[in-house]
Amino acid sequence: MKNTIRITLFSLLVLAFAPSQAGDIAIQDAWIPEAPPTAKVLACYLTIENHSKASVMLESAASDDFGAVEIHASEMHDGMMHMRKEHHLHIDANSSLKLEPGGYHLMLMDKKRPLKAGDHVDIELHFSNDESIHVKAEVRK
Ligand SMILES: [Cu+2]
Repeated sequence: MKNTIRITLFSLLVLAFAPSQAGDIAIQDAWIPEAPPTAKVLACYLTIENHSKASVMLESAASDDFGAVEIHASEMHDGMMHMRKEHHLHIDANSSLKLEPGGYHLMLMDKKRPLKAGDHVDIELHFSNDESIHVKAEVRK
């Protein structure tokens, strides 16, 4: 009996003091607008939640379905929409960043297989705190 209590207490302590590195970042609602079959480049939108007490950066992304994945920002210049490549995205402590049409997005380049609405794309996101997150993005109409 005493042993059981001790083990339980130990487990609780381990949980309480486990490194908070894993699981600090959560991804919500990852989706890819359906594009014409001939399109080689698609956009991906998602929300990055940073539940930690430190800011983190999205540093890179990759997908087996694409030759390359870049981080882009959209901007209006002289009435024209332009895209700019970003080296990273900053997410403040205890806050979230939404990648959405007209703003930040992942640029999925060099598509390797046909993708239509309902399909899913596996994307790996790498963050500055060494956390890597696997995301399933749904292709939507
Ligand atoms: Cu872009």
